[in-house]
Amino acid sequence: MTEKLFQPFTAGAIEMQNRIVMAPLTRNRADDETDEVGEMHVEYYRQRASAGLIITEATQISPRGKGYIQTPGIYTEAQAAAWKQVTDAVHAEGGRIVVQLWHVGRISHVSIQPEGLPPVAPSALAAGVKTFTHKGFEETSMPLALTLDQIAETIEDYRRAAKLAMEAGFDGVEVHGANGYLLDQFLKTGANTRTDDYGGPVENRARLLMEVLEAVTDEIGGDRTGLRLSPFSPANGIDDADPMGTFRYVVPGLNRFGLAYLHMVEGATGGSRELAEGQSIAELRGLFQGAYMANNGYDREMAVEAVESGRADLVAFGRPFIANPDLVARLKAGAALNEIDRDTMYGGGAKGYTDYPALDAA
Ligand code: 8OZ
Repeated sequence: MTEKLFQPFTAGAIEMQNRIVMAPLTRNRADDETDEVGEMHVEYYRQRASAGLIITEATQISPRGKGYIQTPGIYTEAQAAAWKQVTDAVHAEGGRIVVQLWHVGRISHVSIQPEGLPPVAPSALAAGVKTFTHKGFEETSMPLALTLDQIAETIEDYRRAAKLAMEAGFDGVEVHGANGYLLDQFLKTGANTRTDDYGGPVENRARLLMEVLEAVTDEIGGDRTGLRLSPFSPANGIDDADPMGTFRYVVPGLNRFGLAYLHMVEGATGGSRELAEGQSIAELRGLFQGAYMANNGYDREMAVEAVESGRADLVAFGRPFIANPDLVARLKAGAALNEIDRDTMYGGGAKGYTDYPALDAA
């Protein structure tokens, strides 16, 4: 009998050949002037097309949304045309691919922002973490609080990115609402001290996320829109005074959009799955009416169990997909996995990117 993990699944309008998802993975190999992907990206994603779904690396929706060197964009026609080479290659292999729409908010540095401007955020509060610049790791810069006009422009940037994503041949988009970036900064009290309609009570802190989802789903349909959240992750210096309270409001509020899926980082991003007293992923999952994608530290056994039990519909694997282009075949066969080379995770060329061997070549 084939485990459910390896059987097809349809999330919204996206029909997948199995329930194994390639998680979004920042690799810093785009053109730093144009924010375009190139030939190397085509090969990298093509190699991984046996995943049920690929979620691209986080991709900025505007120059202001960029926070690291060499991350790709989806805000110009040329960027969309470059991404079209990737989506064509993945589709030719029978795969599906969505682009992760990203605005870093305060997780940026003046040297990466247009005209050396300060990054933008809900409030003028520095994250106190590092980002990757041309000089190596540097402390993130003190941000400026977004004006109401700038918030409206940012929502339109998400809308335009979703439109460009369709032109680029993507099967949909994933809105990045996790890991201490802009939307998570608005959601959580540690980064949002606004006193207008976008700060204070949770209905206000969640407003930007809801307005972004309204714009994106209006543009391309809820059934082609996914969302990633990380309610309990301290990633990028984020924290919330009452995460269960915040997400008990946010998650049911998503149901009206008819999303393709909700993707949750179940713990500390890329780290511990342990939650504090009173915190519950299961409770939050129960408040969402659509497909549920689990993520964070899954291995074969955990993934099979999660899908078999109905706790999850899809399971996203991150680092294992960096080192194993044929992760699906390896999991199916119960084969050994390649080890990841941490030195080539961020930046560089083909080494550690497109040269990990598949099983038949290993
Ligand atoms: C690692 C390095 C840079 C960015 C995330 C987009 O955590 C990222 C990211 C991860 O969501």
